[in-house]
Amino acid sequence: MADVLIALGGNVGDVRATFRKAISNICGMTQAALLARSSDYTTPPWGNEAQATFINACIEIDTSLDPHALLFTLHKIEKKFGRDRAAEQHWGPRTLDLDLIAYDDVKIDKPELTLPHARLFERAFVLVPLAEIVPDRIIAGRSVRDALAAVSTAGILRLPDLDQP
Ligand code: PH2
Ligand code: MG
Ligand code: MG
Repeated sequence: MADVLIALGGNVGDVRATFRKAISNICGMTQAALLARSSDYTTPPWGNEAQATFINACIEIDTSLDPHALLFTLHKIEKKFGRDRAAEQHWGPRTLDLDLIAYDDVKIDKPELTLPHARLFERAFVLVPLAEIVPDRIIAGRSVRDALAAVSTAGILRLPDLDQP
């Protein structure tokens, strides 16, 4: 089994409802156990700033799928929740983005998959939720806590928990 960190993001539709359903799909379709789930956060759009505020969260799962099989499954789940990769802009609006952040200590550098995630240390919208669930995890030689201390978290707000149905 592998210990895997996944970042969730979206800024189109009822993103918090999408996250809740997507997390249950991730666990079902990847034969994974959910080890931890962060709060949801509203985050200012990064990269392309002329778009709606995002909601971001992170989860930690324990899965037996290999990294590529996991990536393939995450893409299937994105599509199921309305993601259309062919029609969207780079860093533009989306219903659901599921990014593989780390897979045990595996390193992969391929066009379709880079592990750990190449832009993790630039992205407070990933580091804030990640630090809530795995502050001591070492990724690419740095603890998540230390990586978070090096970025600005301006405009990032933790949302109160939703009542689970
Ligand atoms: N995702 C993007 C581009 N910009 N900004 C925030 N705040 N959160 C995101 O998840 C995000 C983004 C493309 O994946
Ligand atoms: Mg992304
Ligand atoms: Mg992505």
